This record gives sequence, C-alpha cells and structure tokens, in this order.
Amino acid sequence: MDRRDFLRQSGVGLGAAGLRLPRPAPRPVPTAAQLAWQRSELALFLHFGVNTFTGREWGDGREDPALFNPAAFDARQWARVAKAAGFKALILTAKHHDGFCLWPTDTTMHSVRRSPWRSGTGDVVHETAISCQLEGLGFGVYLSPWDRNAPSYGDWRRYNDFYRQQLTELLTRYGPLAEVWFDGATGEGPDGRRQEYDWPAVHALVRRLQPRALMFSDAGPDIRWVGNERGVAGDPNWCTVNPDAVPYPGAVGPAVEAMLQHGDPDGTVWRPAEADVSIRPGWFWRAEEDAGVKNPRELLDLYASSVGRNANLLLNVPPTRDGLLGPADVRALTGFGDLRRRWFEEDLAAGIAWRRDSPTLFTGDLPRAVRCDTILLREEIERGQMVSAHRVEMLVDGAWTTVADSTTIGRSRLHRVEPVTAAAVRITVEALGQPSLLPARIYLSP
Ligand code: FUL
Repeated sequence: MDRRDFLRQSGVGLGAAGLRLPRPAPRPVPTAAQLAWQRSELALFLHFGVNTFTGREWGDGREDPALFNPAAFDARQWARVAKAAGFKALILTAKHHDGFCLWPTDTTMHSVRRSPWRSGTGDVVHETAISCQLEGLGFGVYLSPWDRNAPSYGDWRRYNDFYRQQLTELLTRYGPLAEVWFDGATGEGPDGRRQEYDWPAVHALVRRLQPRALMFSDAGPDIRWVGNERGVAGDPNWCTVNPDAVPYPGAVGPAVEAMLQHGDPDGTVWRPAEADVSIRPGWFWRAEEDAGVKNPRELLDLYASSVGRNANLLLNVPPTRDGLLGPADVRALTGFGDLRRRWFEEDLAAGIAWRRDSPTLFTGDLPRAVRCDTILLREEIERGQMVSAHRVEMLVDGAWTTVADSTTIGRSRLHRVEPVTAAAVRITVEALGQPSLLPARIYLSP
C-alpha cells in the first residue's frame, strides 16, 4: 500500500514538516431515518386511556376496564385534524402507567378486551395505525415501562419478559412504526415493589423487529428528551450528546439536565431532541381544562421555542371521553396550522444569490428593501452540526444593524425580531469545522 494511503486509512496526517499529526475525529452525522425525522418537525401526541374517564393524570392500576367506553371513537378524525394542521405523525399511549392496554393484548386482561367499548372487540392501536396509513402519517407508540397493574412488576425477569412480550405485539401487529416512545417516569408497582428495566434487550428487540423505527427516551438511543415538558429547547442546542451523561431513562441530576437541554458540542453520538408539551394543562383530557387550551399564537410560540431551536415538537392533544379531539383543541390546531402556513408562505429572500465572503461570513443582497421580522437559518446537517455561535445583521437605512446574536443553528434556527426594512442580510458564524449553511429565509409575520 502506498504510504499516503496508509496514512489516510490510519487517520494520521502529515504536517507541513512531514510530522505525523492526529486527524480530528469526524463529527457525528444523522442516519437517514433521523434526518427524515428532523425534517418532519411536528408530531401529535395522544394521551388516551382509563385516565380519560377518571380525570386522573396517573391511574393506580386498579381502574375497572368497564370505565373505558369512547362512544363516538374515531381515530380517522385524529389523523385528519393532525394532517390538516401540518403534523406528520401520531404517537399514541398504547399503555400508560396504569397498565391498561389500548389493544387486545395476550399478556393481560387489563385491556380494551374487558371494556364495553365495541363489546370488547375494539383495538385503538389498530384503528390509529390504519388511520395514519390512510392519511399518510407516521405512527408511533408509547409503552410505559412503569406499570402499576402488572402483578409481575418488581420481579426483574418476569416483568421484563412481560414488557418485551407487550412490545413484541406492538412491533409485529400494526405495520411499520415511525417511533417507539419510552417514558422516563417510574415508581412503585402494585405492592410498593420497584423494577429495573432491561434497556439493552428492549433496544435490541426494536432494532430487530422494526429496524426503521426511531427510539425515543431520555437516553435515546435515537432521539432524546429535551429535558422539560414546556416545549422549550436549550440555547445552545446540539444534536450531539455524550451518551454516558444520561445512562438510562429517568436519570436525574444537573449534568443530565444540561445534556438533555443543550446536547454537547463534543458529543460522540447524534441524538436530536424532541420537545413534548401538552396543548392543555394536563396530559389527559378533562372538561374543566377546555378553557386552558393554548391558542394558535401560543402554539406558534411553542413551535419557535422547539423547532425554531433545532428540536422537534411533539404536541399532546388528548382525545375526549367520546374518543374524538374536542372542538376547542381542533380550533386551536387548525388556527395554528393556518397561522404557520401564512407566516412561512413567502420567503422574501427566495432566489437571491448568497455570497460566501469568507469561510464564516455569508451575505445576501435583497432585490429590493423588504419589510421582515423573521429569519430562518439552517445548517446542512447531513454534514454534521458545526455552528457554535452566529450573528445576523441587516442593512437598514444604509447601516448594518444586528438583529440576532446567538449560539447554535442546527437543522433550523428561527429568530423573530422587531420588524425592519432591510436591503441586505449578513450572517457571521463561529464553527467547530467547515460550516455549511443552507440559504437563509426571511419572512414577515401575518
Ligand atoms: C411523563 C408521564 O408521567 C406523564 O404522565 C406523561 O405521559 C408524560 C409525557 O411523560 O413522564
């Protein structure tokens, strides 16, 4: 082998004086599935189950399955509303902490099988999966590891077998899954026992049965929790993490929080953040919280603080006791969809030629001075996330004015600024490697 080939393959470079210098390790990049997921931006979360009928947030596992009777159940309505509002996937609580299964599982009788709904022949997971297929949406499931009903909970082997069996049913009966959602909350089982979960076995099972599904949890492995339930990503927010900092879902501590919120510029693993938040005060539907449904502007703020900060938004919209998304929630979602469409309809910088004045300075002259208040920056993350700091300036009345001064960019970084009339835009970045920016977009909010 030629000496140069050897050096290239062994990752050793030759310095100017012929000295051997270590090559910097290549920066992590997303897999094709992660990239597609990041581009999808928005998913709807559906908390639904016995809690919908008791008004509780956490059931204790002793609920009578007879409570579950969503008389007008229509998963197609969920999917239609989600799609019309611009969401790309639905994620359903197939089992929450109370252990009640929304599909006719063979693992326990604590399921829809013992409910009066459709005389015990219904399957919420199936109908949701089909509705997603019909509407062209991705489908994902939440299977709570914490189970307050399972008698085996707390018996390491028996419960882990039981959990894997439930997961196997979900992974094999309902077609392709886009996402498998592992919650971090955990506590005591039926008689105060605690359980340790076998995460390596769970991950291996998902990879084997659904290699294209992305796994979400505090500890990934594919998508990480953003570290709060307010829908707000950190600033900075890196897609890379140090996996040792969050060893398992539910780990706590300042280092864990920082890693979830911000990621790590030196992280060795690509694990972008997902921000989950509810459209209502609670995760489950309650009539008295109808007045607390967030309005379209508030939902747009959540979009800006999550997708606008390099995370995805998973917005929880819990179905009612009828099994439908309620009128207040549908109005808010529809309003949000319209507002977002109008906001990002016209890119005022479309088609302009961006100049790269130096490796870190990008300038675009607008064909005419335009009134604007929103700037969308994007890195070409296929090559990794590079930008650690950036400044946006606009040429206003002949003078460069800083309108945003901030940290990371990543897949998308949104700045909402005071309205200005700008003739040109320039973006200065600091980066860990060769940054690759996609053309910036400029908008005027409605
Ligand atoms: C938490 C759970 O305890 C809540 O009930 C909800 O499901 C939320 C998304 O995750 O950990």
